[in-house]
Amino acid sequence: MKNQKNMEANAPKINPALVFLNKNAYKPQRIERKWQKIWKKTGLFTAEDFSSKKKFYCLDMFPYPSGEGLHVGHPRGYVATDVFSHLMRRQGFNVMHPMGWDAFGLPAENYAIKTGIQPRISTAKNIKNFRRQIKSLGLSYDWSREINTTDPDYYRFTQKIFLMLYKHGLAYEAEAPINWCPSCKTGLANEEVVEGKCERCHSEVGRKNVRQWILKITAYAERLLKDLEELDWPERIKEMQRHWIGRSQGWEIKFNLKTQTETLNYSADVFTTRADTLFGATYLVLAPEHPLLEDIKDKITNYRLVKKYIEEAKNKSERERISEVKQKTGIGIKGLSAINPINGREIALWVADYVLIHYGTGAIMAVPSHDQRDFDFAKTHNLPIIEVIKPVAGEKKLPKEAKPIVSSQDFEAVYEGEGVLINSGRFNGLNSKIAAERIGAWLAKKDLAKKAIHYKLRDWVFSRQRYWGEPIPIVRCQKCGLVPLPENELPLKLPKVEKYQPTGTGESPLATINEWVEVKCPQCGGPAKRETNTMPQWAGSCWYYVAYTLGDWRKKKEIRWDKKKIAYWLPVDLYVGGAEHAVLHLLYARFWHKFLFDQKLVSTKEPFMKLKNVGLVLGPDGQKMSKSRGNVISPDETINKYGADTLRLYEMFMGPFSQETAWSLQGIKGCRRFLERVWQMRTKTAKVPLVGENSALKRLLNQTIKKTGEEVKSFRFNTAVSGLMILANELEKQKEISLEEYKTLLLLLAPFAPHLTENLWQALKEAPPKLKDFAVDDSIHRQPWPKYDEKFMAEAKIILAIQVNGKFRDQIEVGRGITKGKTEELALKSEKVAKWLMGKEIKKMIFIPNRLLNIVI
Ligand code: ANZ
Ligand code: ZN
Ligand code: ZN
Repeated sequence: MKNQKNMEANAPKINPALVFLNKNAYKPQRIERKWQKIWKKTGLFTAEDFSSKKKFYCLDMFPYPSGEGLHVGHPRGYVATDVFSHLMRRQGFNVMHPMGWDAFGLPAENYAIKTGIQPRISTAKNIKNFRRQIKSLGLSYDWSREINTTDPDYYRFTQKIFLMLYKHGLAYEAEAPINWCPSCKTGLANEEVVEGKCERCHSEVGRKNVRQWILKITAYAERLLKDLEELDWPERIKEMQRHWIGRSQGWEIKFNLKTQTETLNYSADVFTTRADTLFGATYLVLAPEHPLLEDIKDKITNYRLVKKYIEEAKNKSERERISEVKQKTGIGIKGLSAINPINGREIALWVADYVLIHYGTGAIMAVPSHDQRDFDFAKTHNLPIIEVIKPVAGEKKLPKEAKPIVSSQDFEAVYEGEGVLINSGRFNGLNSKIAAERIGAWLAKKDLAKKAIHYKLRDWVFSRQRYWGEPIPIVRCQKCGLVPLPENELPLKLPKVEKYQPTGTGESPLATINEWVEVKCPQCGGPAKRETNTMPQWAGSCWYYVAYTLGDWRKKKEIRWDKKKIAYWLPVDLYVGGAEHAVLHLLYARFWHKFLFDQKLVSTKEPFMKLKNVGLVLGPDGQKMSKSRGNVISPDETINKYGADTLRLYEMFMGPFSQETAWSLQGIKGCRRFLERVWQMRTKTAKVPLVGENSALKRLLNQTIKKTGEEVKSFRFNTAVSGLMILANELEKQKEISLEEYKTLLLLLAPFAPHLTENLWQALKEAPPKLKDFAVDDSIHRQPWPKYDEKFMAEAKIILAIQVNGKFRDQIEVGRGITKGKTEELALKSEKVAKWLMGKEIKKMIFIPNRLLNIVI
């Protein structure tokens, strides 16, 4: 080390322009803004396209810029990705860490309705506030890539992707009963209905028949499921997606229909995952919307009643229909029956709304002995029950045959598990799994069954009858039908309106602006009308992570879909955000991504390789922060009072990253005190030589270097911070601290407290740079991450005493933590000890770890 001598000779010069004299207290307000400006000016955190370094794409779920501004929950994720980004940069990666605004959606519009302020105006204002708040945290974002989903230059691409989906048959129009929020007066996707309530306003969601744009996400069901396996995501989120996609494998079995006198040409296909229970099927149920009902209505002798039931079912929400608590309603179809294909037995035909039209085939074979829902239904309507599966608990012998048909009143317990078949003719005695295959195969040979896979996932209802969203770029021509806008007419800009009130008629407020709606057909030039529905709030976030890779969004003309840049940056290596998006954004974005991949517009199968969920920050009272509770903490207050570095450090220190944690003022103060001590310690740095090679301090230093990096990489930020606190404590105990060790502390602390460490780093230089010619390489944030040396991390040697009958006889130098056995072995080799043991019998040896061994004779 060239400067060592020099350093030892002179105490470090403190640059007064950078640190306000030694006696000055730590005043973050005086340094944080200053460094933010300098970093921005020098482009310190700008990500470089095509750099020769290995890329690392580190992404936050971008916020919806609400009127309330940031709360302290937001920065927990942002600081984590920031610390991570800093570490990766300093370990030699070319890091992209971008930020933007997910700004379309209902809240802005609802706000507009309430206050009469245009959403575009309130949104711009909110973004400004969010940007100011986020910038005050000193996060190392590359702001040149900042995006805003409501910017027409941005949603030009959103619209373009929509049109591509349309051209590939993945966007279609349909009039269908959909989830309808009576309060937001708009249709909702299934994913937006949480426990029967609107995800936004928590109103009870109903059904409404509306013309809709729908995206065929189901076409990707299998891939969305299969590719989950290669993702490094929390298992819980993957499981939620698996569950939501809901793949079921089973058989579709054909039941022919007959009247009392004739076999009809009609049949009902049922979907079952339990073909093994076919002998136990005692009735067949059609969903009220099943099209077969219309075909056979002439044969139904009680059609008036059946029709009435069908009408009533239309108004019920799906949740109501499948709810387990309610009575299962239904109506028996008179005049017709179904034939069980396995044994020719005639069974009754029912319509009941616990069978859903969208799942499977919309029809089921009911097996009340082995399916709880069927059992409940059979009990209510007094239908027969046949037991066909016996659980086998170890015994080989077949259980006695049950009486084939029991009245539902006598039948008590449903057994839903697998077992051995009874009452099933020549399939008796087979195990469920095997029986299901054999029964299916046997029927398949007669063309009465086929293997089937069904998914719970439904297509995505993609239009909203609201104003504040991307217009759907399609016109309806009297002659040509639906005509997509030509690409050069994109973006189709959202027009300014006077009134945002949702009409409630199923049409968007855009429908009332005639001069916007009436257009010439791009194809034939004849009169046409624009689509007036808009896209849902999820559209813009389906590809925003691609948008960041495209470059500087302020230079709008330069933004092109640049596949080289995309290929360089994708996939996102680390993605951090809340768990609430498990089956919304995280599923939708994967779907779009796979479509873009198929179009060769992106380079990877999956968008987000590693996902981490951030735990909620609760109010100081341990409750969820909310305005009404008055327990919301704004980062502004904390930053003004304690500084951004303190806030950042506390966000990381407050608890395990993925766990809910309550905000604590005590904790904030503790972090502030810690930083003050680090600040103050600079006055102790001096011309002392480096500590000795075997000292405990040296060991701790090396261990801490190792630990900090490892803990950050595995998202244990809180223990990384406590490790730094321990190191600081030890350094502080020294009368004087060598500059080298102090600098190591700063280098490790820099990702957490970037301003304070930068300031001290500069001040400690022998020739501190002038601020006006500050260059990126001057920054602490460009210094390589410190290296540790295993050789100094070995445990220390200790001196262990050997006694014979409690009297000191010898001492040995051993490694700390040595075992009893090893100590005994060494002690018995000692000549000094051997003298005392000569001819004596050792009764026992008492070992006090790291202290002594007493040999009792
Ligand atoms: C007979 C049977 C016997 C069934 C038994 C289950 C147990 P998963 O695993 O969720 O896919 N089913 C099929 N289509 C339905 C629909 N549209 N609405 C309501 N229920 C429907 O469940 C598949 C099972 O759900 C199917 O297997 C069917 O009932 C029912 F002991 O058929 B099963
Ligand atoms: Zn709502
Ligand atoms: Zn036309």
